[in-house]
Amino acid sequence: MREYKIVVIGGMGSGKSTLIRSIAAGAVVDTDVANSDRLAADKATTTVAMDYADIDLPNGDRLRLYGTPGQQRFDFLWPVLLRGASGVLLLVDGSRPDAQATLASYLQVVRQHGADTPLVVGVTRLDLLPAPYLDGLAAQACVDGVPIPVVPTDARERAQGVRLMDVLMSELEAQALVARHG
Ligand SMILES: Nc1nc2c(ncn2[C@@H]2O[C@H](COP(=O)(O)OP(=O)(O)OP(=O)(O)O)[C@@H](O)[C@H]2O)c(=O)[nH]1
Ligand SMILES: [Mg+2]
Repeated sequence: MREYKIVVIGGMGSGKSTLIRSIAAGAVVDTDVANSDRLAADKATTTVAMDYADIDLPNGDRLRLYGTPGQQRFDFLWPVLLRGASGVLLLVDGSRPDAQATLASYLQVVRQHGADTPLVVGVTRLDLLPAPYLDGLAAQACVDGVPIPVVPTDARERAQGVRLMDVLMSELEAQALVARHG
């Protein structure tokens, strides 16, 4: 049996807690409290420590999912949670005008932590845009010049959350294959 620590990181309101709740379908620990920063994200609650869920896969492997708190004042927790991660899901709220800048700054955070940790970008809330665009984000999603997958994802939809997770798991497998065969 293998265990994977998967960290979900991204800006406030990008859907980290929602995604983890969708994927885990029940057994979730969260630390959400009333949101006092409605300017940064207009929603009722925000995470102050982390989200956590563990998921047993049909093949016996286990996923441990950790969601970071998005508020900048908790950025000291991001490297703590990223430590030992097998893979990272980076969520970007695609409905925000600053989505590209946000992606760039989180890519930096993840890269500083470990450039070769498998990484996938999920772009949420695209249905809120009149004309969804992904090209700019996809063009920008590179680590050390290597493109990384960018997947449109509605964090509220379990099937879409699971698909995003699947893309990350295949990145993990691809990396393991390359490591074995060079
Ligand atoms: N319309 C729409 N709403 C979405 C989508 N994905 C997520 N949401 C909503 O966006 C909000 C995201 O909130 P959270 O899941 O609390 O975000 P978070 O990233 O955990 O935020 P912090 O904990 O504050 O950092 C929720 O209200 C979700 O229902 C999407 O694709 N479309
Ligand atoms: Mg949250």
